[in-house]
Amino acid sequence: MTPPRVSVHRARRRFTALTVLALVSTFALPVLSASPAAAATPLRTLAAAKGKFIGFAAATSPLANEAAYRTIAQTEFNQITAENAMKWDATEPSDNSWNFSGADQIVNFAVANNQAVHGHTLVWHSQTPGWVQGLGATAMRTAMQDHITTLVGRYASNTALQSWDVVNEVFEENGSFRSSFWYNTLGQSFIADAFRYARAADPDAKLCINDYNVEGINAKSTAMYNLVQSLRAQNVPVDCVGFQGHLATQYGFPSDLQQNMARFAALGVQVRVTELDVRILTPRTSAKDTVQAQYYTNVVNACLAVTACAGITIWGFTDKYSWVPDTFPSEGFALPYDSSYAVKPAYTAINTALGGSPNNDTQAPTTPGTPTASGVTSSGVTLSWTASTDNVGVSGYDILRAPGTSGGSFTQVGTSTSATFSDTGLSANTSYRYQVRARDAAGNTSAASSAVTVTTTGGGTGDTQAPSTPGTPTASGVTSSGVTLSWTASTDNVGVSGYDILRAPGTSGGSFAQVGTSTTTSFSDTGLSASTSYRYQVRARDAAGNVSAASSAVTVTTTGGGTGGGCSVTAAVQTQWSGGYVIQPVTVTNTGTSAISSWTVTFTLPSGHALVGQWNGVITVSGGTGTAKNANYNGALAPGQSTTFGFQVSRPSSDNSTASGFTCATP
Ligand code: G2I
Repeated sequence: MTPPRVSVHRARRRFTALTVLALVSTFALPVLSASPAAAATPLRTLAAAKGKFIGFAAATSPLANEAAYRTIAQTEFNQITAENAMKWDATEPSDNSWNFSGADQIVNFAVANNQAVHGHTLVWHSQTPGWVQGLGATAMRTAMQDHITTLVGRYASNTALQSWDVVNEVFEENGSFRSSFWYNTLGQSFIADAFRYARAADPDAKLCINDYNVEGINAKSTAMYNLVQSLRAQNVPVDCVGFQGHLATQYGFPSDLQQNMARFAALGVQVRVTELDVRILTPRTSAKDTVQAQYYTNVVNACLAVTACAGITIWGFTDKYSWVPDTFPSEGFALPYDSSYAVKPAYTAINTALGGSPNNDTQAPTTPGTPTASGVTSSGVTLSWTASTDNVGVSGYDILRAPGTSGGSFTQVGTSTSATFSDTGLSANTSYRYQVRARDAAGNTSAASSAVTVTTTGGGTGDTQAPSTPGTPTASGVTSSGVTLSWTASTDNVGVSGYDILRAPGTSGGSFAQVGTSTTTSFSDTGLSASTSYRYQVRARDAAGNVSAASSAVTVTTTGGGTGGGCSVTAAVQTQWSGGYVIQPVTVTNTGTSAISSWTVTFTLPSGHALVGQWNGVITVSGGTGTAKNANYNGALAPGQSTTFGFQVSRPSSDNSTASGFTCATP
């Protein structure tokens, strides 16, 4: 169950003595000093390469007055949301009296820096002047139309202005409509009207509904899901859903964020994270920084994993200007830069998750495998090795060489961006040792690998000694379509360069044909028929092309394939309340040995329980039985593969039972 969170827009509080104390004690902690990210690839470059935006909420005063703020704003971000300057109280403080100074300032900055603007926000219960709140129904609807028409119209032809939050925070936590002056005066029709007025004023802008505490799948997000589905069914122009993302480390990460985004995406809308910040309980410590950084990583990863996620807006970027301490007195430090504009681990996390390798990465790549030599001639050799891995990716390898079979020292003779390298210009009949080490983009280097010794062939005469015969292969991992073979290595005077794998059909007779090669002493063969026997042999080659005798054969029989796959199902009660519950995720797994293309889950609904929402499946209820069939995009499951769906149920408030008896069948 989602932990209760404090409303994100409580009345702004004065800067308290407690807050100041917390700040002072933090500055005393030298362990937290961060370094500037001078050489890191900017977030906007990385995000653009992934087809996403990365933005921030801009405050007008530092944007006008602080060079350090402006530099980060234009270097790191390709999208801007006005934190306050486009809200109703800022733009139309009294009826038809307009002030666009802050809004224009932000749009002009964005145009100058090739950034997209997200307009925030047209219809909200907060920061709306008293003159609107006191109107009767007819006048209030007219005021709403005028406000939307004028404000959206002002920027409609400006290509920087690409999207608007049309309605903001229209739900209570339990999924009912918020009892705002809008709802209480106009009923829910104000929502559809607001979208229609906005579409009329700017036919090209993406029109969004935005809210907080809807990051995970819960009663509130399901209410939003149902509303978006029903509005779109009525041709109301809802194009996009904004998940604010005001997260707090003490409440845990909404681990179903990606899944939640995906169910909205399946409705055909764009999704985005609109106001991301991750607050921690003061005082700040490096351990809390690490947890916070992980939350940022998780959000970026979720957006990257969902094609319909257009991008992420961070609610500010520096702890110097954040709404958090004013609203939550013992919380703060929610943003990726500290109050001196130094990057925090959260910045590194975002940069890294977007594919960057920021320069405060200190993790070295893993040590590459020992090189193996092939293609040895009298003057050259080709080396190959098992690749290294690294948190920000391996950028290349250094190749080191020492003379002779021992002694001497290793010096670098080349570099490679792949796990192979050919060295040339060697002397005939001479031994060399080679090592490789990996580098990452931040310049960290791994340890050097173990060395391989290579002896070039004699110029002219040539090596004629064949490798020894490999051991009889042993089979493991036998499935209906494949097998893994391993064998004892051959030895050779100039080194074994690889093995040929030979296969014959059946348990006897037929002839052996080569089906693959390996530079190691194992090989996985695939594409076999179920319930069928094969024999395998291997033979070794050296660099001069000498081939060993073939090993003895091993006989392998694949397992039975079966035809229809089976499936299993598990279901979890994700959250419940008096009057309802959410079953999420219902996980369907293909337990068979072949692919399935559809599945059917049945379950029992206690009497008086009614389905009120569903996602990622097609559920019908008859009597007390629910039948869920796959949606058109999640019926196909490979053996072992799983998918999930979910649904929401209402029930009598006196009843705390839930749906049960889940069974799965194919098709
Ligand atoms: O509450 C956090 C956000 C939740 N979602 C909607 C967002 O629009 C909202 O942003 C915050 C701003 O970050 C604050 O900066 O909205 C607050 C208003 O509800 C903003 O606070 C206001 C103060 O209440 C005013 O006293 C102040 O004059 O900021 C104004 C400008 O600094």
